[in-house]
Amino acid sequence: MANTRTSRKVAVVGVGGVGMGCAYSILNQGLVDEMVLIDVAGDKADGEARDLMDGVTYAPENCKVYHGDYSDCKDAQMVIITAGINQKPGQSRLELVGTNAKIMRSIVKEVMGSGFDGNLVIVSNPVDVLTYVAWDESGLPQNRVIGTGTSLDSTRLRMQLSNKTGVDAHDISAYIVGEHGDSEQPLWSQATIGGKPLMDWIEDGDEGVIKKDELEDIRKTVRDAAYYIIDRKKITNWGIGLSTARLVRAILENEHAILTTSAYFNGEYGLKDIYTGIPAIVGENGVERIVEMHITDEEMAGLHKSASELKEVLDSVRE
Ligand code: 6V0
Repeated sequence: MANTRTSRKVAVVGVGGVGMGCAYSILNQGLVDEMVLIDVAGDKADGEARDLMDGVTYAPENCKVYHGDYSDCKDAQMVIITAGINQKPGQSRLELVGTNAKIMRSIVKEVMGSGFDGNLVIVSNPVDVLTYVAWDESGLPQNRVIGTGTSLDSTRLRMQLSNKTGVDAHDISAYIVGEHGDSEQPLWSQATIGGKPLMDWIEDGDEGVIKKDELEDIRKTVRDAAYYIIDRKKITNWGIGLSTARLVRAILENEHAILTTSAYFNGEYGLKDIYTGIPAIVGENGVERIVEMHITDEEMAGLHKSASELKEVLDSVRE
């Protein structure tokens, strides 16, 4: 039977560990037909493209991977930006902001100059602030500029809950909201294991389930996961690569999936004019809608505190 799928093209800007983690996951899941790699380090992008192409016959779908420039973004459905300087050991994501905001503006200008009219996916850190900067520079509607937000943190939380309970992480729903960083806020009240609220599992004393006083340790393990990994291997890349591929799939396949992306707030949860991590419905037009959950007062306060820290940083890079 003829393949009726329309051609899918993405561009990945920045071919460091993170860009290649994203590119590899996308290729390995057969999500696109064409993938262009762009970087100031042109030879590196060329070598990476060639290396991926060498394995294409073992990928689930054919895909043309090549090194290109910004003019190649013109007909892409999506541009994924991972370029920037990464965290050094002990450095917070927010400390990266000045340099990476300048890099982000220069890249978005080039991307938009090509005539690009798709969705922009931002991965570079600090991701919430840089997603705002990218939107501001792009002139695109807010819903079509999407940060990876707390998608990685949320999957880390699901894994921690899975490790504690022995239940498959796929059957666990749990969200981290706010900054992808130190002030992030878990939504314990919304976490469910097999549809049963986590708090009910704890209250019922169900076998194998964590105690309430263990939640704080889980929160810290998730919050500090990047520091743990960076201490040992200098960068984090595979987890974010898979998280980004999940977001790419939701957009390209118009899934209406609920993912914790960095989305633009227009009054939801009492927040305005900020991008930060929140469960949102994601489809071909990017963020369709933020999901408003009945979170506790404590969780709401945590989200607002995180948002106000981000706003302060954002104000320092506004143009
Ligand atoms: P890296 O290995 O230093 O790669 C960055 C790449 O960007 C390099 O190849 C550079 O040549 C390239 N680059 C720099 N400036 C430009 C420019 N102006 N135009 C084009 N390319 C440029 O960093 P790494 O890949 O480890 O990290 C990239 C970014 O992802 C950093 O900001 C990280 O902090 C961020 N991460 C975001 C995560 C998330 O959850 N959102 C997770 C992990 C890392």
